[in-house]
Amino acid sequence: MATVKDFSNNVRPTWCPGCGDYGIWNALKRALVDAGLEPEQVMVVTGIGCGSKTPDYMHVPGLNGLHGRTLALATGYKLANHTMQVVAIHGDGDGYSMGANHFIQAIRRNIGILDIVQNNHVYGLTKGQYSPTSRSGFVSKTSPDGAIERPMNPLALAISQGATFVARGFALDIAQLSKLIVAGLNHRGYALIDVMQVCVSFNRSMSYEWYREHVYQVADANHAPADRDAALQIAFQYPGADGKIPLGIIYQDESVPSYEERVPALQAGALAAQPLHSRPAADYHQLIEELY
Ligand SMILES: Cc1ncc(C[n+]2csc(CCOP(=O)(O)OP(=O)(O)O)c2C)c(N)n1
Ligand code: SF4
Repeated sequence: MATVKDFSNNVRPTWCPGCGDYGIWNALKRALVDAGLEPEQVMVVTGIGCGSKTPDYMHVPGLNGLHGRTLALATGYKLANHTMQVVAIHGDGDGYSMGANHFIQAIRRNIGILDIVQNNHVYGLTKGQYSPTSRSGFVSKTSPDGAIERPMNPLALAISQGATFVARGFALDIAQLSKLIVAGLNHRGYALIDVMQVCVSFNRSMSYEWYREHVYQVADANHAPADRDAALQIAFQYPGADGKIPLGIIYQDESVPSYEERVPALQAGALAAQPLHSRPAADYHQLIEELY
């Protein structure tokens, strides 16, 4: 059985000291071990951003795509080889701004991707522009007078669009985050884990101390994740007026088949394992003639 060492390599992260990405990185490695996976059974897909460097610092197959296209790439990979555990990991800019359409389509499909969004409420890699989850009034290089837009609510959006697994973790609580990741890996279909992540360089107002004062565990409030109406109410707590940030599994429904369970072409097994030319050559010649 694999250990954390098997998922580690010798590349030193370039993240700022104190960045929340360290906690998420450690939780992911821990969770892959706890889920009983071997490195070759996992594909980690990213976009562009500080957090998208995560697979560079791991011993796993990885795909690094364009900014905002993480879920599109992960979807293509999952369809090509659905026997792999596909983990998408990217920032809130990548996932909720440029990638927002892919986010909604992945939810609608219920495709078997675990989507970890490193939500630091800012564009870190490009040095501090405001993001779709930045709080109103957030002062940044692109909002010197304070952000005018209201922040988006990815959890409420996900639940409203039919997501079947919606959770929130905190980068400092590695033990809980790794448990959420294991639950997401075992989920049937698309699983969203929005992770509260500190950016010590460009979002100092949301410090570790600030988060500690605001987070609470939904399990302590006896929340039942199967209750969709209650889940939606909890999702609306953050961002919200009272400042409470719910953590844990907020919504879960294991009754909906995943996309890969329903695509007829995948029922004979992973496409990647099937012979490339399973149809007679004449079919291809006819197709090429039609195209010309
Ligand atoms: C198509 C495209 N648009 C914009 C960029 C510039 N860009 C690179 S990373 C980034 C945002 C990074 O923020 P986020 O996704 O939240 O990740 P973080 O760096 O905070 O982890 C942007 C706008 C790009 N690389 N490609
Ligand atoms: S800029 Fe922010 S998100 Fe990027 S490595 Fe530094 S602390 Fe982390």
